[in-house]
Amino acid sequence: MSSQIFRSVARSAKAGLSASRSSSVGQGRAFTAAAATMISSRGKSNYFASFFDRAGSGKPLMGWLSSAMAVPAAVYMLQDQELHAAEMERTFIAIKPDGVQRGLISEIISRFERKGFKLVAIKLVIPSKDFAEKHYHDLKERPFFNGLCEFLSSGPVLAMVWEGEGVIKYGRKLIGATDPQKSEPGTIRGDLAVVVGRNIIHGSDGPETAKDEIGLWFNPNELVSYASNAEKWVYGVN
Ligand code: DAT
Ligand code: MG
Repeated sequence: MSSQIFRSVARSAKAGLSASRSSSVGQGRAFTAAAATMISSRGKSNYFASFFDRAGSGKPLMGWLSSAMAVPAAVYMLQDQELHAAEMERTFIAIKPDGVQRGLISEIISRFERKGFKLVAIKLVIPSKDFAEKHYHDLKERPFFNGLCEFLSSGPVLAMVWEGEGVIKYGRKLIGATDPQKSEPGTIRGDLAVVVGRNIIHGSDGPETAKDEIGLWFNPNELVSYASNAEKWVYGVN
């Protein structure tokens, strides 16, 4: 019970912090939307208000903790699930022209979907070379940069944003090492690709890159915040 409360408190603080830090494209917007969805769908209109009141009151953490002790465990468990939505991160994932042409879209999407991550944006685009250069700007000194950008802009790319706890790091695990010769079997590149120049998929490599790449490929209004029915079964603390 006390560790449950502590986790809730820690998550509340973290959610509040990340909401105040993030930009309109990133999690701040998701936080607001998710909070609004939860408030309207469950009618628990005073929870978030009371959290922010408490956070803003300057009341010492221990004071908050001791008043929290009076709240029944079941209420905390609900709040805990709701707070999961507030701390979800997003990553940019793209199936490159080789993956699209080889008919691997459904295979790749299903791996993210079956894991429990949530699709929040998707579109099929043929990027210009200029756009590809922006996407891969950090590699512009590498000898393969031109060929890489030519290739990315040579055909349809399936651009997506996936959401979930730890999705940036775990998305990279699902994808596997950059060179498919070194990717583990069981990963997307390990199972479905052979050479580094045709490694079929891109995934953001960290929170900053994810934010930048989502902002480059999508307008904020193309990102869809919604409550998934599966979430209450994908997330939970015992
Ligand atoms: P990743 O896509 O795993 O994040 P990266 O950002 O280092 O890898 O490189 C971007 C893409 O560039 C990569 O998916 C394939 C291509 N690439 C990387 N290293 C390469 C190399 N040595 N030769 C040819 N293409 C390469
Ligand atoms: Mg990369």
